[in-house]
Amino acid sequence: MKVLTIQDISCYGQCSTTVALPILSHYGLETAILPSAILSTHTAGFKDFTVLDLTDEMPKIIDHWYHEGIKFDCIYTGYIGDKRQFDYILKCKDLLLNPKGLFIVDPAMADNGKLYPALNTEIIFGMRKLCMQADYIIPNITEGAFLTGNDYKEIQDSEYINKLLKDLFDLGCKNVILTGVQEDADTIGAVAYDGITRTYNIEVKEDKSYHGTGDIFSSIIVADIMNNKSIKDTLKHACRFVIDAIRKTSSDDTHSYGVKYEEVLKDEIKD
Ligand code: PXL
Repeated sequence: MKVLTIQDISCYGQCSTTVALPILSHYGLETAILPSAILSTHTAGFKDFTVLDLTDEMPKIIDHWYHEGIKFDCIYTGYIGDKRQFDYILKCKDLLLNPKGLFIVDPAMADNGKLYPALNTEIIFGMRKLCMQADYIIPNITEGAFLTGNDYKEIQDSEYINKLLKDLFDLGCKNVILTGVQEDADTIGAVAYDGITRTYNIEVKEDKSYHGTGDIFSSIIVADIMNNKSIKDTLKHACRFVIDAIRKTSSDDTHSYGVKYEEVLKDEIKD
């Protein structure tokens, strides 16, 4: 199984491509990358980061792969820094995704009610275009609210979650996996919706939160879906993996920029 992931390379900071690659490989998936940009670090919590935009390189890479006859079983997208890239991504999907392949979109652009620092609202329109064609979308509550024009709520009731799920599904995607669901202050989890059934996985919330956990969550989801795990097991695995990674990180005050997910992978090898 071959997965292409399209997102930035944050050279330091444990997010996006640098976490997707090892996680997808760990679960037996061959992975190719189409980097949208190279940054010195991620944009949350570091100042004066450098950015090399790779928009102009994208169509050249896609054309080369097309002429080589390269195809993928899954295209998984994450953080996209430039609105010009959305049309290239859709062209890439049309040219390079196998007919039965999956297009999985993590509209990684916002958290805690706010867009990430380097982005502006034009990104929301582009992410919406990707979501319309996706087999799975994996937004957090903020991204779900921005994509559908609903208000952001830090703590949500089931009426709000159901409305968000329906509005997201109505964008045109086949499945929604909504993350960061908090119906009270002590729990957190995810819910999947395929237009008929809602599947929940809720866990006890850790006190600390870290950057990059959304990318780790999505990478586990992609890996498990590609490995034909049930949606119930997939959600449980992704939620528990992230919680374990947070637990392994929270005693180390020098490690605030991301989580020690490598130790969770190591434990999975031992088990
Ligand atoms: O984790 C999402 C993400 C990915 N890439 C970059 C980011 C962020 C979130 O801030 O800044 C560059």
